[in-house]
Amino acid sequence: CFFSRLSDNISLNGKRHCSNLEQSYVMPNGVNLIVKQGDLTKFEGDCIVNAANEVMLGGGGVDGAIHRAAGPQLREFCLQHVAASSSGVRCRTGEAKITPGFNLKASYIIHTVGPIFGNVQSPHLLLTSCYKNSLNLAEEQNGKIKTIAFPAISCGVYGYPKEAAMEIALDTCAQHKKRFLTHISFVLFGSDIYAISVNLQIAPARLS
Ligand code: AR6
Repeated sequence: CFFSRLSDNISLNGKRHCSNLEQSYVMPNGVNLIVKQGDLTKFEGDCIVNAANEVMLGGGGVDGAIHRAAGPQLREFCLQHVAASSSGVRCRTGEAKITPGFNLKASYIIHTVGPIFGNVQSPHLLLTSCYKNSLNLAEEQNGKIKTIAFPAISCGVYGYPKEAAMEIALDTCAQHKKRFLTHISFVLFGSDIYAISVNLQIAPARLS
């Protein structure tokens, strides 16, 4: 397979699938990792993760696409049920909130806010928190979320260097202590970020 580095390093239980648009692996924590190119809003699983902003009422990029696909009830739900600070913040950078998926195939949306690269100190810690908090919030739904899909958080408007961001993303998923989650997908929009991701190497030292 052309994309062999990631699978060589983390597919300790054997690679299950390989095509030009989708790769899947079994991580040492027992969770299936799927990296694919495509549109996150079409994900047919329990939950998708939104790369939102702190106001959490929609925006551009994947956030805009998710709000369009979920329908106006999503914005209404956020206005009514997600508490806002006096400055209008519903979800601080690095944190995560859950809503229903409304018109999406996915039943839930977890909204997380990635760091704006160059605007914050320790962006890597904040990006790690996005993935950790999203995975933990999914596990807290007592088994209702077994399959979850992420976009490349912060890799668009927020300007995080793609390779560094995807390394954090994949390492954090590999370190996740599984409860109910069986499958973690990355649904990536462009061929560039997809190629970067499948060629990444998860540091074996971080997997223990
Ligand atoms: N499916 C999968 N990935 C997508 C899709 C899609 N439908 N659409 C875009 N992407 P971005 P950020 C990719 O900018 O950098 C918003 O305005 C995109 O190519 O959506 O975290 C929010 O409201 C890129 O690789 O999110 C915030 O203000 C990745 O998703 C701000 O942007 C993330 O790009 C958040 O910026």
